Amino acid sequence: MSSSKKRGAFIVIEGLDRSGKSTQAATLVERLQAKHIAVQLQKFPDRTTTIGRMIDSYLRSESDLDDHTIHLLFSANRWELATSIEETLNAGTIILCDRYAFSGIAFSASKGLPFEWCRAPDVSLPAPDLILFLDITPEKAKERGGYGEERYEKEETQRKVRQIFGRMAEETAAQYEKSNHGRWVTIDASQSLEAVTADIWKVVEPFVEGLSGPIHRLW
Ligand code: T5A
Ligand code: NA
Repeated sequence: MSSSKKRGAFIVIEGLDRSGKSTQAATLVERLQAKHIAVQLQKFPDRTTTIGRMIDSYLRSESDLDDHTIHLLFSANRWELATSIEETLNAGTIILCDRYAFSGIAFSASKGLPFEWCRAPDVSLPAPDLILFLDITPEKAKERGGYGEERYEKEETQRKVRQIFGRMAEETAAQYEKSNHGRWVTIDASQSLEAVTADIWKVVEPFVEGLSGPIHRLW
């Protein structure tokens, strides 16, 4: 029998705008690479594809789209990269993903679209093995150089988004427990950069050796 080859872990970083996701993702990638652990950074939205360019234009308020339409584009942007994510994981490389389907639901549902409708297009995408949710109050996040010019970067929106993330934290943790796969970990993102990095590392470390089970599916 050949030795069972492990796959890479699928790790997602989620959180409100300005919670420090991209900063922490970059730090984690550096740390893993320094340990010669294969890792690939993936960001959603991936603004480089044709669909991604439509999303980018919407976020910059250069174009207007119906709420349902933009929701489906965000999901399509994940689907167009799903096969490549699976191949990378199966090749033994960790995928570190800066936002994923949870952002998709939280931001669209905050506009009033039904939660279940928002969830549907992402059903059966590759499921993360670990979700690191960087939690911060919108007030605190705003202090970080203020929100930018993009569409959702307003305190009221962020407050609603945070509520929906709270609901998903509970539901996802319960589902993951039932299926005996995956973890949702909430990290206090209002701490110093170094403290957040340390908290993240504690949670990520057990995943770096790779996993032997199959890639799971949302939801
Ligand atoms: N969206 C996304 C949807 O509506 N549906 C979807 O399906 C998806 C995937 C763009 C928007 O798209 C929405 C959500 C978003 O509104 P984006 O491109 O990920 O999404 O957004 P960005 O603008 O790139 O990133 P964020 O605003 O979310 O910021 P980050 O990555 O959370 O924060 P980061 O690391 O850039 O840090 C922000 C600032 O804070 C400082 C950093 O130095 C930086 O200046 N900082 C700290 N300061 C003090 N203490 C700390 N611990 C700090 N950590 C970071
Ligand atoms: Na970011």
